[in-house]
Amino acid sequence: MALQLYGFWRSLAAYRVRAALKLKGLPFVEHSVNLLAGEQHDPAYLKINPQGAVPALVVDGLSRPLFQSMAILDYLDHAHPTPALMPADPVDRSRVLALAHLCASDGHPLVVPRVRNYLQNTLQLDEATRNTWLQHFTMQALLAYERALSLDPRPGAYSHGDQVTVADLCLASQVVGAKLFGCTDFSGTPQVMSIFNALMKLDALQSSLPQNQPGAPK
Ligand SMILES: N[C@@H](CCC(=O)N[C@@H](CS)C(=O)NCC(=O)O)C(=O)O
Repeated sequence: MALQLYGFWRSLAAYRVRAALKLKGLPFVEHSVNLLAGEQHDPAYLKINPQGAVPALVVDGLSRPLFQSMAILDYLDHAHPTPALMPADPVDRSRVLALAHLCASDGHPLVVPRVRNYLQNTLQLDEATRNTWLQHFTMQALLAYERALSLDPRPGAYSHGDQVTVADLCLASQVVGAKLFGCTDFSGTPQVMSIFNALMKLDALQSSLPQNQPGAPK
């Protein structure tokens, strides 16, 4: 059976995995877990991803579904090495992972639904204040990414040369989030946006965008 991705149209973490599956040419079916309706908390789904979040990936022959987007990307890159999403050299790998985690581990967790819901329901922050939070932390990650690129540049279209890496998948998801949250001023992140625009020319990344998924508002 094909790989089964549990995702949601607007999920930034699921976007990374969806795009990676397409880059690697791996057929998959996607099941939508409606995060806005709270389906991530369903007991049946918690057996798939105990964290109550997307993505999760069901792979035939494995005893457990995989979860956590970075761990799924790591699995995919080892199980299906071509095209590689990570460089082989240890220093290059470290650079790529540092860029990736800037977004995936430090930027993105501050804007996920559980945080947004806490800001809204428990701290009673109004929508404008919540949006300020989302935009602030999203742009902080992109500004840090921009500084990292400036300090340690590489020639090529993407974050680490002309090969798409996990850093690019995380950069793309972070910019997609920025746009979803209403950020409009990207003048401080020209290299980030140049890479993003190059990535958007790839069908795997373009067709994986939230607005191109079933269930997305027209
Ligand atoms: N670090 C996790 C993050 C997973 C995550 O938080 N996903 C969000 C959607 S982008 C989610 O499902 N959130 C559910 C919630 O916060 O209730 C990963 O990379 O997979």
